[in-house]
Amino acid sequence: MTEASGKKAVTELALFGRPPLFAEPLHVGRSTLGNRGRLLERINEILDRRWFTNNGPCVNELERRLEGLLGAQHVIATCNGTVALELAIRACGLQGEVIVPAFTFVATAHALQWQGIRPVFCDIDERTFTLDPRSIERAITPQTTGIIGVHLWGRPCDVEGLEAVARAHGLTLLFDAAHAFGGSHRGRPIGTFGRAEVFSFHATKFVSTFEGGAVATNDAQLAAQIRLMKNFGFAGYDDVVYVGTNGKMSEISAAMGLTSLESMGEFLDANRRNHRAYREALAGVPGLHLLESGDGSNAQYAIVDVESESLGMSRDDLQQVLWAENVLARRYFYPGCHRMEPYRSLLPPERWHLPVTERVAARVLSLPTGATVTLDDVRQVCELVRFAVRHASDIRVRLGASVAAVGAHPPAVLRGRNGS
Ligand code: T4K
Repeated sequence: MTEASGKKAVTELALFGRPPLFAEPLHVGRSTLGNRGRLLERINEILDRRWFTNNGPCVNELERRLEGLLGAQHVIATCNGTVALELAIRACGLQGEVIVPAFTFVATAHALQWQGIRPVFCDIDERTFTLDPRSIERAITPQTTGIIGVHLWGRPCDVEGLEAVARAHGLTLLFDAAHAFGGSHRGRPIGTFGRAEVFSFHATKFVSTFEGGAVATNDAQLAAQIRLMKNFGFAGYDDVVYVGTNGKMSEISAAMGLTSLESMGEFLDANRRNHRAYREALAGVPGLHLLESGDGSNAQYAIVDVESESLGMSRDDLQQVLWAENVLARRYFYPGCHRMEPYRSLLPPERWHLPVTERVAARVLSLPTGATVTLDDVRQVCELVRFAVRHASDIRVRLGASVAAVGAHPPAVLRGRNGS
């Protein structure tokens, strides 16, 4: 009998040399587009104006729209999310040591290290997978100047818990909201918490400007300083008043952002639809638990927590099965920043006390979703997962044999970068 995944037997898995289930790769973070015609119109207007960057009309319009959407008094658009983080960190005067989760995209830590600030890695909460306020207290030293919470996968941090610790120790609180655009916490939009919040509008994000980011803040002085800093410190023609960098967003990026914003509702519907479909189709698979995206999230990520003993196969073996079939599930954010350079050389990873981070980094897998992933794609991915789980022991044996034969694990297709 042919199984629903189209595979009759384990030997028909692409992992063992047969054609993949999907002819084209199914991605996590496939770019969305919005209305192509409207984008091209905007680009034509930009070409006619011959004003391509340096705070042009599209960037201004985007910033004002973002302020309206977020309810933040000031939004400063930037060339990407990493530079937005660097600017916010610098403008807040952070130095010495800053507390961050290790379980995040490496840009959170790099934005500090890049300017000579030491990221101090703290653990995440068992339930939310975001920075655990209880783990912070013991990491605070006289050198600590701030805390950066990360709304991981768009799920809001324990904002109140982090605020309480920051207040008690006189620390600046920032949020890396790279994943959280369009989200909210207790009814209030993400973008208005802490001293500032930082978004990414990278091509893989919920709302995209190709490359881009923004800082949102209600602090007028901070906003003014970030505006200066992102434009070389120019306060006017020939007048530089501050050390600065080039953190400006281009007009074409802003045009994409405006167009992307107009389709945000559709993107959200698609993400939620896929999330529901994953939840229903994976219900009852022992050892596989789809994390709730939560009402206040843009549902951009569909994350499964893989408990390998109940599942009968490891998270990484499951990922290998999926990748071979062109389902490019990602291990975001394995292995944790503390196990990446330069951090692992600066302090051996074992010296950090990060038990939850270690456990979670070894278990989670991000499944393809987004507006380009159809319900039928989700159905097929889930049938494939169920097929793999049903045949877990056979797959394990065959994988073991092929590893013994070639002496390599994982296969070349999986030897990627950041959490692939
Ligand atoms: N803080 C956090 C918590 C972050 O997650 C990020 C970025 C930042 C800060 C920094 O923000 P930015 O400076 O990037 O604005 C991707 C993104 O490049 C990165 O923006 C994102 N986080 C991270 C989570 O994901 P990679 O290296 O995993 O991307 P890559 O090239 O493997 O692409 C992922 C998938 O997306 C691919 O399978 C295909 C698809 N894709 C990719 C691109 C570039 C597309 O469909 N179209 C595209 O144009 O980092």
